[in-house]
Amino acid sequence: MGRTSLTVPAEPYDFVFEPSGCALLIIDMQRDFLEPGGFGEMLGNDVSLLRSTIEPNRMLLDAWRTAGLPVIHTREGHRPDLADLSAAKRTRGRGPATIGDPGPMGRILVRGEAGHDIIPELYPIGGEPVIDKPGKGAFYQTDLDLVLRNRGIDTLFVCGVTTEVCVNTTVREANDRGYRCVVIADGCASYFPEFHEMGLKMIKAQGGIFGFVSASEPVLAALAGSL
Ligand code: C5J
Repeated sequence: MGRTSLTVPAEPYDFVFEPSGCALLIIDMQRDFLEPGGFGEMLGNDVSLLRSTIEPNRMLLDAWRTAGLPVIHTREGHRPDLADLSAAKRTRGRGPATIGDPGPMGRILVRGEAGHDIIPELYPIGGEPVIDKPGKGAFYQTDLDLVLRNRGIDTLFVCGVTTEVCVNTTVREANDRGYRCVVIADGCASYFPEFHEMGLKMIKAQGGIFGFVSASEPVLAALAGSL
């Protein structure tokens, strides 16, 4: 794909971008957060709220792959020895089980366990980096910034879960590092719909204080027009 500028309707205003500098960043679409019988559901959450993101994200993933543009996946989780898990994070939830404990799909949020992995519908293919992150933000204690800079990426189309936690944290981190972010509203979700709404509002408020918000359909249409 050449260096042709595309425009996509977005809030707070239309977003102009060059596809060659854009990555699709898919945040934490992990089995434990999204699948019935996983950790998220065990905590009493309605995972169907998150599963609505699968189809739009699958279509975006297909479009990015077809266009030959970079795709990056992230997973939240920890080393099996939990050496990278702070006491604060481990003890804070006070739920029936916490990170590192046995869960319905293996040890909760531990790398290598079934529940920690990405859902099959969006599974990475060769050449798509998977960033394993111990925190909520995808830049914290990872090589994401290096991966992006090495590929000349300055713009991120961001989707995944959850809107107000890992998506929001990552967009704020990216903004401070000089990346332009477009959050895909129907590609993100929360167990708490009002947090999803507010999470998006916080990003696009004040002239786009952290970034832009668009949706899968206009982004897919913009990309299709450029193929
Ligand atoms: C993510 C979380 N991925 N909600 N984690 O948002 O704890």
